[in-house]
Amino acid sequence: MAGTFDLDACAREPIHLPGSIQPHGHLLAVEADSLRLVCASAEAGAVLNRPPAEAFGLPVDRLIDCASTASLIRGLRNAPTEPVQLEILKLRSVADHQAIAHRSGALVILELEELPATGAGTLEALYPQMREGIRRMQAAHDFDALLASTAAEVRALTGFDRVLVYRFDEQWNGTVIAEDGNDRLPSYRGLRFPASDIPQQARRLYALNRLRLIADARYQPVPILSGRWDAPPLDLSFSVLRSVSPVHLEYMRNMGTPASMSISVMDGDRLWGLISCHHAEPRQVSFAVRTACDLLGQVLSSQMIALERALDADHRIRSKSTQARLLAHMAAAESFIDGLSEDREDLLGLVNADGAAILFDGDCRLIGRTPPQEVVEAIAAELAGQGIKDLFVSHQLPAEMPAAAGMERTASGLLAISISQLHPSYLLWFRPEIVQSIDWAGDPKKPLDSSGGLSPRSSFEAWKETVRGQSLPWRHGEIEAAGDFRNAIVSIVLRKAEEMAALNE
Ligand code: BLA
Repeated sequence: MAGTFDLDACAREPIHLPGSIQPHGHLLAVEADSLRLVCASAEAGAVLNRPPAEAFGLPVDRLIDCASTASLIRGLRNAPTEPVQLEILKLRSVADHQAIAHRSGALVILELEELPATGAGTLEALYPQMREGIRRMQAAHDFDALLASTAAEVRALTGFDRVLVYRFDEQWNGTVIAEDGNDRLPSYRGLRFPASDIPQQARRLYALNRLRLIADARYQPVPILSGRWDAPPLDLSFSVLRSVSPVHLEYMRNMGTPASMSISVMDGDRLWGLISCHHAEPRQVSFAVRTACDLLGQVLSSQMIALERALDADHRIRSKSTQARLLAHMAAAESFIDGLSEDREDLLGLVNADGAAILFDGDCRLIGRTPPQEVVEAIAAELAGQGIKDLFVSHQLPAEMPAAAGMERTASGLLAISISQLHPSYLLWFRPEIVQSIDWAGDPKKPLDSSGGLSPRSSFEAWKETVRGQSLPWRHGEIEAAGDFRNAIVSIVLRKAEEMAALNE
């Protein structure tokens, strides 16, 4: 299939080895020990005061004519693996440049960026604004407020026309879940973008290097020259000037956004999403402002984890007391099935289900909204047939289990626990279908490029997809509560069986 081939080819592009940079600065690579120049971007003659070919092999501090050579050398010798800002270089021949350095194996990569005419800024100058922004983000009491305030703070710091918070799902499609803008660019709120828009190697790189800026998508890349003909291409994974994939530049032009900056938002080691900034015109952002945005991205990560923990803890406490009431009911009743089915509200509430069924020892009880008894029994028989001895979860059961075919309205979702180790007995919880309408930014199934070449799509027209036969997914805390409850029931059932056996002796 042509479409599949294109996507594989996308993911194979070695975007960390482009051999070129964006033109709003210069790149120099020096040996970490000797500080001798080994690579330079083609226009770097402007800061080296001679063509790069005449500069290779010479120590960089003899080449760059600046007021603070000693601090430049110190900065290069101590460069860490992530880019850091060195002192602003006051160059004698050209305008002042921001120096940014990082270590890459045996090399140090030094990047000199022209300072933007406005808002060059130091981190120190930005600090009061950042402190207030972080305070507002920390005051947010729910996810929506946290995401909205993150988008607003990043926009206030950077002045981009539109700032989006973009969240990946399990399949790496992404949905715009928060937005802040000034209406110069159209709103993308709520739109979903297919995984292929950001291929796998790009996502892997963005998990390592959290920020990238494309100042003008119409730029001409500047090649990197080397003093040695057999030198391998420079690894630009952490370079701030790295030239980006031409496919993506075309994508940006199609989107009508010549400038973009994106900041990775991590959930532990996993790329959770991006804060994606766009401008209707080219836009340069100083390293200090970029660093401040990276920090806001990290504050967002930690606030999300804190909010999630608070929600989980709250859920756990409520679920423990629900379980305690259910177990008390079971202990007080004649049979544990009576106890369970009498406390209907807690039984359903434990995992937020609309219906439940208890199948035990040939008995079948239905509670709330469930499929008819014969279907419920067929589902249980299929679970037993599959050898399910602990837990089974699905949020699209009719597509996954023949016995549930046609049962979308009552049994799109199933959470089942096996409640006896002696014979096939189950407690089933059901959820109904939630018809979801997904607004894709362009038809995700459309072939990418009929000519067979590598190119991004050109249409971002909203395209509605209706998803049927799915329930709300079961949340991690709900599955955990079902698992805990199962352990409690299994031990009660075992104890009762032992008591019966003792009585019969
Ligand atoms: C990179 N694609 C990206 C990036 C984004 C997107 C955010 C990161 C670079 C950046 O900050 O701009 C996509 N941008 C989006 C999406 C939104 C957005 C979804 O604003 C939604 C609001 N792209 C394609 C296809 C290919 C492709 C078909 O559409 C492959 C053939 C490739 N995208 C591609 C590549 C990169 C990329 C290779 C990496 C660019 C780089 O860092 O070099």
